[in-house]
Amino acid sequence: MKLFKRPPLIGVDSDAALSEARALMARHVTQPSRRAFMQRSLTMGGLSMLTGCSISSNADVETALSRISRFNDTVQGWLFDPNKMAPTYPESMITRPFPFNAYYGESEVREVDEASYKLEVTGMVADKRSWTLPELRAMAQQDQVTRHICVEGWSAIGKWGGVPFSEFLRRIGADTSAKYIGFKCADDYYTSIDMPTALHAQTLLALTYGGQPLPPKYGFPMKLRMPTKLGYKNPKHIKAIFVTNTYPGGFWEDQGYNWFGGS
Ligand SMILES: Nc1nc2c(c(=O)[nH]1)N[C@H]1C(S)=C(S)[C@@H](COP(=O)(O)O)O[C@H]1N2
Ligand SMILES: [Mo]
Repeated sequence: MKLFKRPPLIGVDSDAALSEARALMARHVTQPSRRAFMQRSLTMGGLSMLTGCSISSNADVETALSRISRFNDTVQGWLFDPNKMAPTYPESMITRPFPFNAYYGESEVREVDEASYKLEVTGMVADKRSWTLPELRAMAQQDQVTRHICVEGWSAIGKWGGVPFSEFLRRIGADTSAKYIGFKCADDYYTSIDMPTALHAQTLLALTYGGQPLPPKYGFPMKLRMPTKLGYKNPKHIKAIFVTNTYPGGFWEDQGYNWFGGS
């Protein structure tokens, strides 16, 4: 049998593309045996077969990789177990000081005015009324000591308190058959999450850090805290929440970070 070697792809650094694809697989294909198999066996032909993209330029490689990433969102959604809790820790293990991170430096942290603040609620909900901070503080609160994991290579344990997000969704009459919840932030950050994660018992509309009102650097007046998701999925300075079936993307997600972003 004679084997034909594929002609080289014009303008495509195939080694770099393949190592990027392998890294992506390593991060996003969660089953170890499958991950090992894909990392060993992935070729440019395989990448195009997997994704149904014909690959003849760097742009095509990008398209193929983002198609894999969107596929992995679906798979991660299937694998996500709504009853599985992220680990919790004793208060003695809290990281001090807890790190700050944002797409800008700490000197540029947004100051949100407490008195005029209102949380806007729109989309597939029965009650589109805006919420004030005192109204949110009047709801039953819960604490958690959990680990925040950032893809930039650090993790830290912190203590957040606030309203269980599932309870908030119930109060606003959210259509829980909708696919997405989107978040708009006071600093122009934005992200969105899947409904099962929104309803997860550890997903918190966090109003406090360390028992005190959330300081500006950690997202005053509120952030969404999800110990089942990576740091970039946890929006700070939330000013609007919307329930939708239209994919809303996110600040980093639109630049290639995986959308599901489970930890
Ligand atoms: N509004 C807003 N939320 C954000 C970000 C941001 O830049 N703006 N960065 C995200 C990232 S990448 C991380 S790791 C965490 C950092 O949260 P921390 O400052 O509480 O550690 O916030 C996430 N949420
Ligand atoms: Mo992050």
